[in-house]
Amino acid sequence: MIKTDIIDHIVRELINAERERLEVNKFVDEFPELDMELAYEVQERLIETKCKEGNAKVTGRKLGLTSRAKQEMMGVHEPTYGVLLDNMQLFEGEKISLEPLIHPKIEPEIAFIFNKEVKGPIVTVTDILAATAYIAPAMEIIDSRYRNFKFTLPDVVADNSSSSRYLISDRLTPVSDIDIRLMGMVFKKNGEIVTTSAGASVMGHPARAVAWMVNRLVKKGQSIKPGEVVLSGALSEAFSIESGDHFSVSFDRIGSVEASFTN
Ligand code: 0L1
Ligand code: MG
Repeated sequence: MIKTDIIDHIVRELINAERERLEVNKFVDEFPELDMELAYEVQERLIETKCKEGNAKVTGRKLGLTSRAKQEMMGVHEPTYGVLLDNMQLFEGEKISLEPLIHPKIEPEIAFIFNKEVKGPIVTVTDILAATAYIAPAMEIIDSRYRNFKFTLPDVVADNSSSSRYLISDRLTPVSDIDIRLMGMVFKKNGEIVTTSAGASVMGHPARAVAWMVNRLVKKGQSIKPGEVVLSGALSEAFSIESGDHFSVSFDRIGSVEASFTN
């Protein structure tokens, strides 16, 4: 198959899997030419198609595989990135239906909200912080379209880094005077602590993960735009979600956010 046909085929399969709540097998076995470069091309086409066919709009971006634990599990040394759309956004207080999801998991994150454009290729932690209006507690719901969350790195990049939904607290905090690395985090499931962590678990500094992404986006002529949000990567492993579950993430200094799930 020629390259454009491979891209079209994978995009169709992934969109169909999400729409029909089906798991698909990873694509690298069928298409050995699916390397990281081609995978990001698939991701771009996937997002373009979702925007066109689903009338969706880009609201920001996300980092994936930022924790050493997840990278070691995949045998990689770098994170991935993906795109956030307006139809992925959830709001505080709403009951979240699991009905449209395949096998969702939830993870605690720190959201960055930008009020200036940030463009690579040599963006640093300081540049990211200078362009950040606010940070906020957040949770990401990931929902890989692959069977049993089994994939290679190019597969997961093609699948928009397992993006599904995201929830950001309404409480926004200016980033100045906060050392995000030292911000403690407590993650609870149904009232019990399931994990604790700190900002530094995301590549030493969550803004470093964001800078890494911005410096790669420039190769595609892309940047973070004012008003966009970036989920900077999970501070822990992800937890499976079942109907009736209630999760909360609380951070030192910036507050908390909660999510309740139903059928
Ligand atoms: O946001 C994430 O860290 C998910 C990245 C993709 C890997 C996964 O689905 O676990
Ligand atoms: Mg995530």
